[in-house]
Amino acid sequence: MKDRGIGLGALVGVLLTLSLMGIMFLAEQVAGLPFAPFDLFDWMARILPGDIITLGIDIIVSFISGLNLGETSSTAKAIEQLSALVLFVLLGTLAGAVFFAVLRTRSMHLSSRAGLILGLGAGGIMLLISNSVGFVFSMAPLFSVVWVLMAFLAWGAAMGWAYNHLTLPQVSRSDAAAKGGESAPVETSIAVEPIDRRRFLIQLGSATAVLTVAGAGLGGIIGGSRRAGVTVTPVSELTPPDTGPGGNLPDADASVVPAPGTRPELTPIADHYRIDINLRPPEVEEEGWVLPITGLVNNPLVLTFDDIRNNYEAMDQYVTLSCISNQVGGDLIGTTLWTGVSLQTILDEVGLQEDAAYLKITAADGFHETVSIDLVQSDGRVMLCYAWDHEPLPVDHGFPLRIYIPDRYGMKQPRWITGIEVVADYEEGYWVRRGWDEVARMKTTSVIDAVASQALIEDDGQLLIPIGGIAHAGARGITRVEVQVDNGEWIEAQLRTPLSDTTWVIWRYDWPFAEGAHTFTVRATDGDTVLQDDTSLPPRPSGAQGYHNLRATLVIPNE
Ligand SMILES: Nc1nc2c(c(=O)[nH]1)N[C@H]1C(S)=C(S)[C@@H](COP(=O)(O)O)O[C@H]1N2
Ligand SMILES: [Mo]
Repeated sequence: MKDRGIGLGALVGVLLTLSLMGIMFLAEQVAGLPFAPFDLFDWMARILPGDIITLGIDIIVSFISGLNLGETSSTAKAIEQLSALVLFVLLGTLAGAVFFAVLRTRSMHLSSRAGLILGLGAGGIMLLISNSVGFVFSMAPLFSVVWVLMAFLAWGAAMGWAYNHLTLPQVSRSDAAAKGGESAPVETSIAVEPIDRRRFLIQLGSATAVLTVAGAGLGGIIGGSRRAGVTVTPVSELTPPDTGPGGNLPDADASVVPAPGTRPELTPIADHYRIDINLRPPEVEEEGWVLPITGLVNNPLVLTFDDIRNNYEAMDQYVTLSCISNQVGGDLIGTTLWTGVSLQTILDEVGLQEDAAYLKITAADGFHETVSIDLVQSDGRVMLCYAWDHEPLPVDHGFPLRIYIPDRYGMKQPRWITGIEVVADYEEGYWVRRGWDEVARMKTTSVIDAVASQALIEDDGQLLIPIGGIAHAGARGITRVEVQVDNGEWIEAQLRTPLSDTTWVIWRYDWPFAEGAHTFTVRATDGDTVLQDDTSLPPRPSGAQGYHNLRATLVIPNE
């Protein structure tokens, strides 16, 4: 009976794995969810010794040229993909056979739970494999993880359920368990088994065939229509895309245009991140608000909002602000046009006393921070800011007044300022006191925003796919951005002229299109020629660090 169990297990394994594949294919085409067979194949290609891979490729290539199967690279891709599917089904078949064989030697009532364990195990391993081939769950990470686990759980549960039906006819589970796997009552029951088993197998076969065909068919149709939406523009006909509200930006004529799908160079204020210690931002009335500048000064000043706007020369600066809590690739970063007055000018006016060393800045919400006077005097860009995009600061973003300090994360830069006291001694600011970095200097970061698979370019018969995003290194600037595809060479991207010396830089790289699943990684070098650190670190306490990557599955567009 054991042999028969293995054969049945293999058959069930084939049927269920084909269905799993069909459903996962559909999910990939519809929602970009992971397709396990290809990830598995990619992973094997990476861990197998190079010689074997080369041999495999040689065999495929000579096979193609021998049989005249057409253009080598796309045919080879198709053969590889077919191999991936076959491999996946073979493994599923093996899993079914082993599952049935193992259960036969154990107490049988475990089978439904065993099916779940099998599914969970296989799903878990699959997630590890997807992860190790560099799968960065780009769209909805949690959703992808849950999906893979659910799909494999269903596969395992169906396996356990099929086992129950095929090997335990007429015998109640507890009987079977009590008697043990190969005992007499089971043998007896086999007399009535064939009809029941045959009917079950036919039902299972039909159900899985429907799932497989429906998954593959629908997936193909949906994927095909998606592919049909891809545009291919000859390089000679490329026109700069509409840059939207940024049409009159200082870099409007820059020769490098952002890859389609790159975030806007200037962040709409409504989309600018907002982080503060309050449930609701403090609402400061312009009427009655004043800025006292006191402490170790010769001429204490009390400035009104109008004084600040009218009595000093206004200064416009494009600024990229980031929260120290921003993750690599996160959205707690934005670029805006800030207007204000240089803090140096105001300090000159109040006249600093001998032992003046720090500015203690307080805010309407109880937030506070100290700023070194050396820093202010070494950098004329430090300013008291009252407008964003030439409008008074929004309440959420610090009306009426906030400070700008280049090269520092947001936590060092109070909003809703209520006072500046010149002091001799350093005092920890709100977040420093709570364990965050004292200096909070902005780290070099780079992000891939887009792998523009819907907007290909054709250059001299070669398809290119625009890849792009941002890079930022505080006030140090960016001198170089490089992109790596899979484990290949680092290739230098083009840099768009930034809005200012302190804003992020938009980069772009048009990659020679190659079908399949690829991982794209980016890194930047700052103005001090320091390469971005690839050691991953969480935001706390000094800001997140590490290379951003993105995985995309690319298909050749329909003619
Ligand atoms: N008064 C006050 N200023 C503050 C904060 C705050 O909570 N209160 N948060 C700081 C932090 S942590 C950041 S990242 C920036 C965020 O500015 P934004 O919300 O305008 O983007 O403001 C900084 N200034
Ligand atoms: Mo922050």
